Amino acid sequence: MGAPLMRAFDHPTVTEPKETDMISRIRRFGSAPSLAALMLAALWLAGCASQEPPPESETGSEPPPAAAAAADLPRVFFVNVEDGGQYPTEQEIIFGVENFDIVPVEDPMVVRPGEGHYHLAVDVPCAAAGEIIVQGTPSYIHFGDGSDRITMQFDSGEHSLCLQVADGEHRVIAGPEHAGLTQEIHVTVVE
Ligand SMILES: [Cu+2]
Repeated sequence: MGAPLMRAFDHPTVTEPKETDMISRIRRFGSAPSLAALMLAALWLAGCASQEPPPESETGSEPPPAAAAAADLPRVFFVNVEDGGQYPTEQEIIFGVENFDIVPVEDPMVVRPGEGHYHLAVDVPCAAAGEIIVQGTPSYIHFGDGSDRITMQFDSGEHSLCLQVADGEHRVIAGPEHAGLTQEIHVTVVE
């Protein structure tokens, strides 16, 4: 009857179609199925019921709603360097973004929802959400022209790189839905 095989899969969807098949096969006997066929079916279904896996495994295949929503949230990332990576003293760093627009800073400054420019904090903590990154602050590099890359000269050793998007007034974009607009990594530079 293939029961050992079904147990090997240990999945409810393996057994359910077979039950349906059996029922439709019984129905094909006609309007008056024999008593023997009904008893066989009852025994067969009872046997399968005792082999069903615990109910908690039935919900395992559906993605949680939070994961589906996260796919649309904005986020930044380093395109060509990765956390924990090892790089030479001269290294181009390229930024990437999803679900957000990178635009140059205007004069006078204008804040528009869904728009901003990159900042790179080197060997200093990320700026806090909602904080204005004052231009000229050491170690916080603005990319107010809307550019997405820079060639860095590093001393050898460990370095932190924090990529952030701030709005048209250089304010780090706040709100839980914008948490992905800050991304910090640590790299090792070797001569
Ligand atoms: Cu800025």
